[in-house]
Amino acid sequence: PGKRLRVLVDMDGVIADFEGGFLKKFRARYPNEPYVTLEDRRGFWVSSQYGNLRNDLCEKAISIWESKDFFIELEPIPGGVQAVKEMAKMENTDVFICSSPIKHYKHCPYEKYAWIEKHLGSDFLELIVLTKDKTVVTGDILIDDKPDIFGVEPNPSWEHVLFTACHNKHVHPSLGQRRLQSWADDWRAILESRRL
Ligand code: UMP
Repeated sequence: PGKRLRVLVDMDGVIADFEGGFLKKFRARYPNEPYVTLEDRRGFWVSSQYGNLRNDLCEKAISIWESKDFFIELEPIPGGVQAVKEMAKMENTDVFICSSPIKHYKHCPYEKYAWIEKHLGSDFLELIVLTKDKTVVTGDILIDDKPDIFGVEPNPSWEHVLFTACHNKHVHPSLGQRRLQSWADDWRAILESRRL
């Protein structure tokens, strides 16, 4: 049994393939520009790595995710949708989708809701938390591919479990930080370890 568990699941890079969707659309829109393969991705910010490649590529990269239909057309990360649905059906388990929208709000927040409805179903529309600061959201576990998650709350209630993505494969875990290598990894064991 154990206690009731609240799990926060990030969207981009965890259940929605932001990196794959970005690269595909960047290459389609800028076929003659250099790009970074997923193998060579380093650092959470795509815009920074493209900016380092060549200055003007930073804003070209940003133009991709600011475009209409970018977020809604992201492919699901393998196993993510099924895992979240399963998790939500587990006894004594509350799941929320916790995602940071971009500042260019014309399409992104709307399309994040539409993506959740399309892939997880309308019941999940009630379980969405959009915030730039995840430290103010309480929970037991936050499954997120961003290595450094900071905000106004210095002691967030959640344990950040780092979800492996192309950009964080080589990141050394901070002391005691746990990883979920993919949705084929044992996410149930991580949940149960927090329930004790
Ligand atoms: N994002 C940027 N710039 C980048 C990479 C991602 O603005 O270089 C956006 C996409 C998502 C948000 O909306 O940042 C990341 O959200 P979380 O995965 O942290 O929830």
